[in-house]
Amino acid sequence: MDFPPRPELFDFHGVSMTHYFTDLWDRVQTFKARPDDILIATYPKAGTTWVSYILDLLYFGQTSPERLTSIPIYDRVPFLDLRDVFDKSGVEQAENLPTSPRIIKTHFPVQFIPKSFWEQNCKIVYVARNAKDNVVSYFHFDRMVVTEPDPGDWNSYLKRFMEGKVAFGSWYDHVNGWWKKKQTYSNLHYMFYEDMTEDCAKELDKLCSFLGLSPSLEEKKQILGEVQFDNMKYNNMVNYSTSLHANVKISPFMRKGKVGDWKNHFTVAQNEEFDEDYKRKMKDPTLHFRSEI
Ligand code: PPS
Repeated sequence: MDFPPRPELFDFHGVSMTHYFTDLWDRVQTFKARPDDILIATYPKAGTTWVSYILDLLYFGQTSPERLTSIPIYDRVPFLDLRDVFDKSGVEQAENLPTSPRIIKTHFPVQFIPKSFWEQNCKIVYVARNAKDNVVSYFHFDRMVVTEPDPGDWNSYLKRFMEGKVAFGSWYDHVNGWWKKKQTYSNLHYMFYEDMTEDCAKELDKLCSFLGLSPSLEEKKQILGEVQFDNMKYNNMVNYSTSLHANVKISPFMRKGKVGDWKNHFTVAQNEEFDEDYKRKMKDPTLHFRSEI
């Protein structure tokens, strides 16, 4: 298999992007959302796959269990922003999803979301993760995914993350932009990776209440078991071991799944510099992240 060369980053409407996420811009922007579509929006590596699997199980786990063992999660929940690399583009996959609802994933910052999602008042689930664990996870992901720019060494990567020079731009702008949107768009459920790690059952209940679903206790128990990190790690339909983009021998997609793994990566000096910069950028006292639990 010939892998394409790693892409370069460039400024796209004020956000660092690669051509994989801009080549089909017009097509993506004119995507026709349906009122019952559900959009999962995240900054990369915030828990997208975890929440995608939960939603997929909630909607289809009982009615089409064969999906779970035959279709990888990235085909069940297409990635709208992604152009075709080895197979269909995300937008084409989303258009052809036979399910109702269609569950669709995006990493776009809020200002890039195709307007039909807002016009149709679609339900949107946003997942955010603390910046330190997010950047560590993103670094390892960029090492192993050929469609990402070359991450270089950890120190330079961390600096670029702080400057927003990674695909999908600044983490700080992303989490703040979506948080602000919540004030004016009520069909947006904002979740935190750390809360899910601490008490997944509670987060599942809140999610169900947002979605208007009332699964039985038995069903909830089953879902909570399925989506535990260790179960997902060894489930080939959700661990990306079948993806042509990812070389899971370099770093597994389901890597650690922890809050606080950043402590194994940040030096004391990096941590101090990061914290100072963080304070300057994260001014909204209502948006609070936990980098340890
Ligand atoms: S992507 O590529 O943006 O869609 O990646 P994403 O799915 O958002 O994030 C991957 C990280 O989420 C962790 N993960 C989980 N953690 C805890 N529990 C469960 N069930 C779970 N599923 C996925 C995954 O391990 C990646 O984090 P790191 O820190 O790299 O392990």
